[in-house]
Amino acid sequence: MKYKPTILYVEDEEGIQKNLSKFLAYFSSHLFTASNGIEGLKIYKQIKPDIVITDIRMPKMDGIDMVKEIKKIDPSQIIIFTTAFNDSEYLLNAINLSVESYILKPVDLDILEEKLLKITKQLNIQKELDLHKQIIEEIAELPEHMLMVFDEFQKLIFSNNKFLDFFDVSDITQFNQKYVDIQKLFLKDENFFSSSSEVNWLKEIQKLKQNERIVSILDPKLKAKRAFLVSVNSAKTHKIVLFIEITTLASEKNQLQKKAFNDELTGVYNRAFFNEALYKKVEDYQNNNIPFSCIMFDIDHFKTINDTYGHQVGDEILKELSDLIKQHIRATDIFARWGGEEFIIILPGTIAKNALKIAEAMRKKVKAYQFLHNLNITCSFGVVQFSKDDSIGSVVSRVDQALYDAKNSGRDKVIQG
Ligand code: GH3
Ligand code: MG
Ligand code: MG
Repeated sequence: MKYKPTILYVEDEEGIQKNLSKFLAYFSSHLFTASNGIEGLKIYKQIKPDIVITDIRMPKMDGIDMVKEIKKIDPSQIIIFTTAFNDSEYLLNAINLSVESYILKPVDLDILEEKLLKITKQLNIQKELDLHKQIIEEIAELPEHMLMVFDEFQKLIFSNNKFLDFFDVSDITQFNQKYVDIQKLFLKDENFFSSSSEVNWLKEIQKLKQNERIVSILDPKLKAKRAFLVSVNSAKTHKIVLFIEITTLASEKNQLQKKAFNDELTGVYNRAFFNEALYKKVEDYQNNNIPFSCIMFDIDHFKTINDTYGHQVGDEILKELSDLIKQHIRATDIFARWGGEEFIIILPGTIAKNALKIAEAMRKKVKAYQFLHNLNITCSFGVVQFSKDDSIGSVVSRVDQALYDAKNSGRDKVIQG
């Protein structure tokens, strides 16, 4: 057995004590001996042994009185009395002490061995349970990450304090009442995992690549979005789940993405993003026959505005124009700055006829809008629908040509290419 008990052996007869001590030493990690109740109690207080083996009849303080004192300190203390036949008057007194065992003297070593082995086995089980309990308490205190344990039916059965604290609940019963299902808390966002409550989200998230297993949750106390990497450890009967906070990393990544794909001045997508998006739309067309159109437009005589009012006013007008156009496109449209005062829009699922109407509406809106300093501007528009003979390059040059034609035919025009 892994753990050997500590034993306190109290016996006044020197010969008996010496003999039995040799035997007990084999079963214990530490053996302490005393010759009477007073001495025994003193040692007991110092070492708190696992097992106390004691004679009853002893000078100064007898075994019964010593055990009474010990039981006051620890009512569950394991005690074995060694008794002689003529100790019966004492035994009556001892009956209420609920001790582990009585062994008749002279002690039968086989019987004692059997008892000690049984106690040791129990102690080992107890030690292991205590250790597990301690580990669980320590896990519950882990300050770094939120930890949850779900049973095989996806029911939350354990969580650490960080988790309870985050959701502002005192225990998991309260959490289950308040939120019912944790996956309902995952915010829907294209950069993060979310799922409907009908499906097993733990299974679903495990199908994703490690770096895609991220969720966004609204912090109920801070009222701010926080991002977590989800780590799942699956066993047959339960799953251990860790939420590792990556909020700063996620927002840095978002900012980097924004920088890489958005135009700094106007906030609309840049040419790099446009090229990538166009590639995907061409794929959608080729694989799923989804049509799309492109609108390219350019401010008329913008150079004159810059020359007259300065570059800064020019910048403001570019921003205002972007905002104005943003109000006239759908969420699925991709609006990008092509360069300078030239913009391009991809309209997925839109055929040329409708794209023409949209461009015409935009042209009128721009013309009617009062920009900074009560300025009026106009734009020229080129429109094309992607055709089966088109490539990424050809669709762009066709729309560019249409815009060029609009310029050449007097500006403030929409021309279909
Ligand atoms: P057109 O009608 O033929 O398009 O005439 P235009 O003057 O608009 O065209 P041109 O290409 O001759 O001049 C474009 C001007 O746009 C010149 C350039 O300084 C200005 N421009 C390009 N990018 C920016 C910018 O980011 N900010 C500002 N303020 N001006 C810009
Ligand atoms: Mg221009
Ligand atoms: Mg230009």
